[in-house]
Amino acid sequence: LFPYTTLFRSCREAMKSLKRRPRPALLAPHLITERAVGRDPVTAYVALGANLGDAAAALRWALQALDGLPLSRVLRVSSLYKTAPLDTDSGVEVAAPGSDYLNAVLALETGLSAPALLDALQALELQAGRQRPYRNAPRTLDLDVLLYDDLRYHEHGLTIPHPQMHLRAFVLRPLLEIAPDCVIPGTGTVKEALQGCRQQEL
Ligand code: PH2
Ligand code: MG
Ligand code: MG
Repeated sequence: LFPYTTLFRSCREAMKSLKRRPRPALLAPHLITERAVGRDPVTAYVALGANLGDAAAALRWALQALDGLPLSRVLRVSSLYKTAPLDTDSGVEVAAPGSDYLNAVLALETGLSAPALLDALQALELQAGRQRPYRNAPRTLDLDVLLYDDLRYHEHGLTIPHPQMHLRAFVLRPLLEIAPDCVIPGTGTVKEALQGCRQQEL
């Protein structure tokens, strides 16, 4: 796992590219439903990953698309990390088939509810050509809600915090980069969790 710098030379550069872009007044108004009731904006953390096709282009596209979501803007973006595919489903990590991933994490200020945010992420995955032939299959784009303020939630196919995030250096390392004091509700600090993943080379 190491920072991969082709996409953005730095997080600052990624943020600059967002600021240069005119913000659409409202994209995808269908996302504003009763599930997305008006609320004070929260900070959500979203994991981005891809290991099929042009992963760097997919992540760059996703960054722009997330910043364009209704009631939302990107606050911070991590570097890109090139990571070996890992399967953490069983609670211990084992190597998974497929090519290396590009992974990143971003902080999103959003007025969308957690389920509405999940809907939006899944719509973007579909737009990016995501298919789900089998579990942990290589993918053109994966967008996961990691944290939504300090919410703990388990309903409608959505679990927050992300149930495997504390086992995954490819999530924790970029998260630590943009949120050094971040706490995973019910688990502990990101820093501690990352120490538990030391065998996943950094
Ligand atoms: N995502 C998975 C399974 N394995 N491995 C890496 N390195 N990066 C990922 O984003 C990833 C994975 C399931 O979402
Ligand atoms: Mg995932
Ligand atoms: Mg996913």
